[in-house]
Amino acid sequence: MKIKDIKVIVCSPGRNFVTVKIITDEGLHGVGDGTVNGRELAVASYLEDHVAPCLIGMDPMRTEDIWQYLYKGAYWRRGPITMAAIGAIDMALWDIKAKAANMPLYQLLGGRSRDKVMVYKHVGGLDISEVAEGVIALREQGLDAIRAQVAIPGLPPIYGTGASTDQDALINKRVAPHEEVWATHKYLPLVPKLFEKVRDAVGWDVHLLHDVHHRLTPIEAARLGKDLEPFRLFWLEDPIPAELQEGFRIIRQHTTQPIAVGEVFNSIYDTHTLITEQLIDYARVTSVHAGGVTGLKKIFDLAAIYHVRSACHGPQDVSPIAMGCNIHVDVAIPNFGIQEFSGYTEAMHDVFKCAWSYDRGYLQPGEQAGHGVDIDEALAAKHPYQQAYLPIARLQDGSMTSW
Ligand code: KDG
Ligand code: MG
Repeated sequence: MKIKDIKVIVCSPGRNFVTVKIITDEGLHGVGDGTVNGRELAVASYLEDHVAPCLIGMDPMRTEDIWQYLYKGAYWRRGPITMAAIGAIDMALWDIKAKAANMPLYQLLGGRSRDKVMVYKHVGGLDISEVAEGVIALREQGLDAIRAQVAIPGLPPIYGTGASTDQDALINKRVAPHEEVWATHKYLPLVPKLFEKVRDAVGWDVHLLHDVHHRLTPIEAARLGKDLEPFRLFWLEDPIPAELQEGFRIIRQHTTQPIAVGEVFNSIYDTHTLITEQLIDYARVTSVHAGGVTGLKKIFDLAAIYHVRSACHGPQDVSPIAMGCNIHVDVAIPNFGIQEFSGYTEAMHDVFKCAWSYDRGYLQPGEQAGHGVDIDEALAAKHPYQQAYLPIARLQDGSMTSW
């Protein structure tokens, strides 16, 4: 079998997605996701101009060798754009391999280790009562794990806390990113109050999660972790910017609060220190941003040795294709933790036909051969790319800050 053609499809059925379609000379095809939120066209060019021409004629069954060819062979290693491009190709190749074997992808990853994949969904609100009501509503919909975020009184709502429970409601579709305001001293005392109220509302038989979005310093995160201990959170996510990994040692010295990190990581080397020093409890890497199924497996296999569990990033900007690959990995690996799942709109499901399914807090990969997701190219063409960015964050004095 040989790779005959590679198409790069950018579409926007409500938000932008970059999709690769690899077609073989034997008629089989596979698709992969290369979406990097707010930088989509950079991945599309990387794939179209620098990757696709090199792969024509290669044997698509050589999944590992093609991964290494794109990783080592480019000389310029790692980084979100490179790794998303590698991820897209890798997903499409695993799709072809599993279709050729006439098996769902998870069978090629060792078969099922569990019956179903637990997910968490998000609740945001302008005040604590609104969040508590949202958590109760999700609980009634069957969710066993829920992420709760609240706006800071006196400041405009920030990403993930808007009136809508859709975390993307605040993303601005315009030529420059929307700007948000952040104040740590207002936030730190607020979060324990939020979880006190939420525990009162839904009790203890539910996993509660919170995302800090890299906004604190290590010692501030340590303080927050200690303050949250009485409420037994499933995790505190991205407490600090993850570039300086030594910072996590400070957090670990002070609190037993479980920590989740990694949605901006794109290689095993980003996670290596955090995993091997057991500074985190959950690795948040996802197939699209961490080099596909091959990249994800390398990271989670390392994590398994060090008691670190998986928690694939799964907001809407991770396309239904990458979500499908995540679910196949989730169901197969021994050290699965949880899967983030924001769900997709009807328009997105029209463009991306999925064999995976969601029901009352749990996902199933489906039994279709391959990873089970395909793109309707004609429909995708009706939804052209729209320029859109994630917001940026400033302190109250106007200076830039992390988020
Ligand atoms: O593109 C970035 C968003 O997907 C990210 O900020 C969402 O933090 C996020 C999460 O946990 O899903
Ligand atoms: Mg996050």
